[in-house]
Amino acid sequence: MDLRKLRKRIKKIQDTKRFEHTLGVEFTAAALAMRYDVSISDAQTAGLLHDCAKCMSDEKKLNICRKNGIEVTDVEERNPYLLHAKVGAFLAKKKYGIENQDIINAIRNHTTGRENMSLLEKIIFIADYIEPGRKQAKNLSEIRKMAFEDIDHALITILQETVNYLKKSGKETDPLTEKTLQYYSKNNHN
Ligand code: DGI
Ligand code: FE
Ligand code: FE
Repeated sequence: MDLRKLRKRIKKIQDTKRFEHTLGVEFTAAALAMRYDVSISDAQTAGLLHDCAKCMSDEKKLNICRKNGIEVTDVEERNPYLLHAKVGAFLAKKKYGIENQDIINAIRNHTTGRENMSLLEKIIFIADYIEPGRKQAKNLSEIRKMAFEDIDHALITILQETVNYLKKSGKETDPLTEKTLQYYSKNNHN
């Protein structure tokens, strides 16, 4: 889809801060796509759409799931904000007309990751964490550099930081996040 049009549509449904984040993810994903030989426009499209279900009430997200037969896991029931990834992937297809399954998967898996991610999925997952507007996470400058040197190392580091952060703040870790971390820790260098 026309990126300029897509940008305009997303701007209408997100608050200012979220839209700034979205633009940050769009161009960080574009930069990573250049580095790793992935389609730049696919990375931009996925970046623009990754949080398209974020500015929506939990009730609405749950409703969309119920109406469309999207499975809601126990963790998601208890932490409905997690659903913005799944619901976002659904809307990308249904509302924004995205047909490329890799883009849809990148949106769907941008919060928890999954085993065996494609390069585009990794790029969106990482861009979400390192985009210039992010300020709070630990070791950000190091991870930003790492993302352009060794994508899997950056992925594992982000997953570890996320799991640590969730534990520290007493939040429930989605089994998928745990599984992704284990998968990449086992299968890769570190
Ligand atoms: O939507 P964003 O804020 O841009 O970023 P995101 O989709 O990665 O969501 C980030 C939040 O999700 C962050 O506060 C960490 C949280 N999160 C990531 N993995 C898990 C998780 N929260 C829970 N409860 N469980 C997880 O496994
Ligand atoms: Fe998100
Ligand atoms: Fe995001």
